[in-house]
Amino acid sequence: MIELYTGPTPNGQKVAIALEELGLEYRGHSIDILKGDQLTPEFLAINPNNKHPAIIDLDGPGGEPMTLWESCAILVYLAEKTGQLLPNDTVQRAQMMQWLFFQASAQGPMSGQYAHFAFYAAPEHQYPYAAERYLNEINRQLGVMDRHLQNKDYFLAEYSIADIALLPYAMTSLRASRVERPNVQAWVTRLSERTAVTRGLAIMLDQTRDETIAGGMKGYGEAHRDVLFGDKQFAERG
Ligand SMILES: N[C@@H](CCC(=O)N[C@@H](CS)C(=O)NCC(=O)O)C(=O)O
Repeated sequence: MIELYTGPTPNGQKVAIALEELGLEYRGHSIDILKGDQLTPEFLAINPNNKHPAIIDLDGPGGEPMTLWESCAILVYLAEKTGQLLPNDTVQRAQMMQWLFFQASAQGPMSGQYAHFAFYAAPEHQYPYAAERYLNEINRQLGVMDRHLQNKDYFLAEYSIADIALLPYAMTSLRASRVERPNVQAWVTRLSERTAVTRGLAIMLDQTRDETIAGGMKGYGEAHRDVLFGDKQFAERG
C-alpha cells in the first residue's frame, strides 16, 4: 500500500497517473495548501520542504516503510520498484533523465512563477513584465517539446514516466499559451485516451478550492497569501 499525500495540482497528478498505470494499491490523503496542511508538524515529518506530493510506501525496500517527496523522484522510484514505464537501454534511460530534469528544473518552476505573478501575487505585486517573462518562457518550452514530438508518439521510443512527468503542466501551459503547438496537443490527446491518465488527472478533483486558478480565484485573498507566500510560509522552523 502506498499512502499518497497530495492536492488536485499537476505535481500530484503526475504521481497519481503513475500509480494508476502501474496498478499499485494506494490511498490518497488530501493536503490543502491554502489552509496550510503542508505546514503542520505531521506533514513536515513526511516532507520537510512543505510541499505535496509525498508518498509513504508501506512496503518499501526490505519490507520497510519508505518516505519520498519531489514528484519526479517519486516517479523514478515507482518505475524502478515495478520495472515498468522506464527504458532499460542506457541511451534511452539517460534521455528519460534529461526530460525529467527539464520538467523539474524548467517546466514546473516557470509555470509556478507565471501563476504567481499572473494570479496569486497581491495586486500591488502583479508586475506585467514578470508575468510576461514567465509566459514567454512557457511558450518557449512548449516549442522545444513540440519540435521534439514531431513524428513521435512519446518523448522516448515507448510511453514512459517522461511523458507522465511532462503531461499535467503541458496541459496548463497550452491553456496559458498564445501559440499553437500541434504536436504537443496531439500527444496530450493521445495520452488522455488512457484510462490511467484520466483517473490520475482526477486525483483530489473534488477538493479543488474556489480560491485557485482551477476554481476561478473566487475569494482568494490575504489569508491565503500569508500561508503560501507570507509569514506562515517563511517562519523559521526548529
Ligand atoms: N518540485 C516539487 C514541487 C512541489 C510543489 O510545488 N508543490 C506545491 C503544490 S503543486 C505545494 O505543495 N506548495 C505548497 C507550499 O509551497 O507551501 C515536486 O515536483 O514535487
